[in-house]
Amino acid sequence: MSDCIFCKIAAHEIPASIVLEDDEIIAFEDVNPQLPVHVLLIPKEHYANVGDAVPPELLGKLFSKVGEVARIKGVEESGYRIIANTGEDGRQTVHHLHVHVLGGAQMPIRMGPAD
Ligand code: DGP
Repeated sequence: MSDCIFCKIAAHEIPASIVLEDDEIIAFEDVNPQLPVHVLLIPKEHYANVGDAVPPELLGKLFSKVGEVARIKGVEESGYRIIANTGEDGRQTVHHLHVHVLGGAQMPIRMGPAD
């Protein structure tokens, strides 16, 4: 999609600090890190979110790269959290499917009761 910031990162049209990349997947440092390790893992092809008829093989490939990102970033042993914010109530701000990989410190985020 021409106006999608993550499509532009996937196409190397705008810079990002790339953690890993292959023909279908790219992972890069979040511009606004919430923890010492904060990487975004995306398919290069545009899908709005995890519910956007993403081919199961591609979803599998995307999630299969989480462990590699964790290894590269040195959090495989200490642990990490993966998050895929989805839609308005999920507070998704960039509407290109992405998985946050967060670690390097104890997670401050706790689920609480709904408002
Ligand atoms: P979400 O709320 O799940 O849609 O998170 C989107 C994330 O994308 C947010 O943590 C900030 C990050 N982000 C937004 N624009 C850019 C960008 O241009 N470059 C990079 N590296 N990250 C971005």
